[in-house]
Amino acid sequence: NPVTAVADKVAETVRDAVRPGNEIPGAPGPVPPPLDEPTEPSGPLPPKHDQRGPDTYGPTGQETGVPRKKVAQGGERLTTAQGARLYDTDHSLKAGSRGPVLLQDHHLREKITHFDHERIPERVVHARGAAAHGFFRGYGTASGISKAAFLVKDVETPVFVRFSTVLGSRGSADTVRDTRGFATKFYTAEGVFDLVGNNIPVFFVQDAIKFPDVIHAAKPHPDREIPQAQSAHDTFWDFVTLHTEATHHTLWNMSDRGIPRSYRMMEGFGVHTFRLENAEGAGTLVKFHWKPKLGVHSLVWEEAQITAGVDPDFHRRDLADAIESGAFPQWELGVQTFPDTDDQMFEGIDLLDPTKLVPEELAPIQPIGLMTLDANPSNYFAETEQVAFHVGHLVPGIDVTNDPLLQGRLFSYLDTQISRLGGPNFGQLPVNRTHAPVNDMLRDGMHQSAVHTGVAPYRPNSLDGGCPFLAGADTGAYIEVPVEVPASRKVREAPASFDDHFSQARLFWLSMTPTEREHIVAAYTFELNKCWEQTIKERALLVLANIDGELCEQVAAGLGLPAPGATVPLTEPQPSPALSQLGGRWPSDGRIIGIVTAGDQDLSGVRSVRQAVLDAGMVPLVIAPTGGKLDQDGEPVTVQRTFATARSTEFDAVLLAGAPAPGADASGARDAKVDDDLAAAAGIDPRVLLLITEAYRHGKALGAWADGADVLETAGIAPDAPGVVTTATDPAGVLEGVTELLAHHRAWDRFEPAVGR
Ligand code: HDD
Repeated sequence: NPVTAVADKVAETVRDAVRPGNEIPGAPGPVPPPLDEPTEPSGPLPPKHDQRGPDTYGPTGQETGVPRKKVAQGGERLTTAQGARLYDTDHSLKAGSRGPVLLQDHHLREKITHFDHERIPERVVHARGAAAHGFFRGYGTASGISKAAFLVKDVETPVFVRFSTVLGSRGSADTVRDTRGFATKFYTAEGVFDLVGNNIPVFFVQDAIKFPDVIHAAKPHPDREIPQAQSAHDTFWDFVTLHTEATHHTLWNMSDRGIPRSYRMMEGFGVHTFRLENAEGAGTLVKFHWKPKLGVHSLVWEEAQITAGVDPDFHRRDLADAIESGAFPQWELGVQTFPDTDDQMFEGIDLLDPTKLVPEELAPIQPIGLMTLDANPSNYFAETEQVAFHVGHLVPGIDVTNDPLLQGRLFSYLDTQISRLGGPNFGQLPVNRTHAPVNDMLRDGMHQSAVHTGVAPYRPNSLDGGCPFLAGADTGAYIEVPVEVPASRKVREAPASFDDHFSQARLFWLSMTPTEREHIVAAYTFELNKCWEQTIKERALLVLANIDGELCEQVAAGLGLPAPGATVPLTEPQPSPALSQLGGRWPSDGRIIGIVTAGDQDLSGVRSVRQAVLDAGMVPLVIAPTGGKLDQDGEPVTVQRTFATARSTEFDAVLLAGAPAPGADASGARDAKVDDDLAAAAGIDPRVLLLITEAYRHGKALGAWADGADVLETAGIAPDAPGVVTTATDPAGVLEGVTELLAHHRAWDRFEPAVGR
């Protein structure tokens, strides 16, 4: 095995290096020589067990029969792009070893030229994302309302899902306050269906013609290009207070939905109303919903901010790690259904207005299938970066409605791919290839990778056998239903029903628990205090007054401004408990449990609790003073985090197996919000105290046994405080208590909301 051979060779080299006599006089220790490359060539490594590439369909949808794990590289030797073997790639061709580089070095030119063009334009919105492969299995429950083949019972359809933030650049942090994208590509037998949604069910604007405006306002200021990936700045608040149709979406962004704990713990929404059609031609209006099996959970704001610095890749790491560890995230797809009436209204709600939702209590969500994400991409660029979604990618049985936001999107997605992916043939990129046979009459263009045959790409023709033939009216993908279009004038205007900008924002506010309301108040106060212009803050308060008086007063107090009164009559909608995230019990799969040990205490307890965490489908991370392995009794425990690399934000719960004394490198924690003197007096490493106090402040479950309880005491945390589990000697009992707490995500009773009690 070439891989083991390499490992053996490396081990041998290192052993050689530390042999007596190999030391450099005066040097602190033996210096290993540079590692040799293996002398035997070997083929490229295949993707890891958790990784998969796109299915290997040809550029025009034909099955190639190539195994799924195929990689782009082949052969054992380095080559040029044309396959010519290279004997050197480290030195330019020069006129003598100290002479100038020769223009004729075509390998140098090819290598540098390719490198110069490695990047493509990032997405104008949703630039930062992470994706995974998986499959969708229909329940068959939708077959009465849609003839789409992938919704038939037990039909399994491959999918590729990309999650994203909206505002930030490609390298921005994951945990910023923002809407999240949730885009799913279904490779169905009838062609690709893209469900391009968000984790918020409503949108900022009602008409696509306003999309460039809201994005210009929300992106960094054009003069200095700050701030990155956030809405806490003047132009965003200027826009959303001048365009009150944005009120509802803005309120969702300021709620906990704007800072999800994980992509695995987000709902997804198709936002618009779609029209399904069954085999008999009957139509039903629907809204699509993705419901995560793990429940909907969020970060708390301080945690989100710390994480943006400590681990900007938090969400993409979380998704990839969960899949790699076998904790495959799942979402149930469901629909709310509405009769396809002429007015396209439901219970007084305009179904064509994308700033409105329909409460689940009025139209329950009916599950129609289950999606499982079970493989990570093998190559970020080829798959996650090049995947091209388009709301116009539809299959028979699913059609669009006249929602003016959706209508504009039908143009934008195709258009953007042409500039982003360099031409009209982006559908031939492996991740975008349909699994249905393609027989179009589109030809040529940049990056054409299909070799079309025949001479007559037009129809009708008599030269290529008349091919391609048309589908029957009942089997075509686009359903041009001959609905009546009322005789009308050409106008640039919205219907009067689009004028209500506040009643559903108020519905959302009234449906929140006191804790969630407190978070919303804090978010508005934070963001508006980051604005410079006084008029924007005042205008924002006027908007808030039209949602709720208490919300407005609380934010006004934080801004140091008077609270204005409402300028519209406040409605009294029936709250929708389904909009709240709190309550319920949820699985703890894939939750991350930090186990703090001093390294020299109770290793068998650490070992047993670590195994119990694994057995429960969660991820244990052992945190010790130094890296390496802990070994007291010949059964070593690997350390995953040291006190220097661990931060509370990484963990859903922390277990204390000991009270570690300050490590030699503990002074690095000086700036932390922990009283060093206190830590020193108690003989506990200050970084452990920081970890615990932070986790406590963020409502995380804590458990301690043996000396671990001393850490809690020093941190001022009572052993019977909410969300704290302490038993004298029993790690298993502590874990059981902590796992029970995790079913509720956080120890909510640790927070004492001042709002809405
Ligand atoms: Fe959009 C990307 C979701 C309105 C124009 N959008 C994009 C992505 C998501 C959404 C998830 C990222 C897809 C990916 O991962 O590649 N967008 C939405 C939702 C909207 C919405 C849920 C409202 C309900 N979008 C919207 C409008 C327009 C666009 C009104 C233009 C008029 N969106 C785009 C785009 C993007 C995009 C410019 C950028 C990159 C891309 O398409 O492929 O075309």
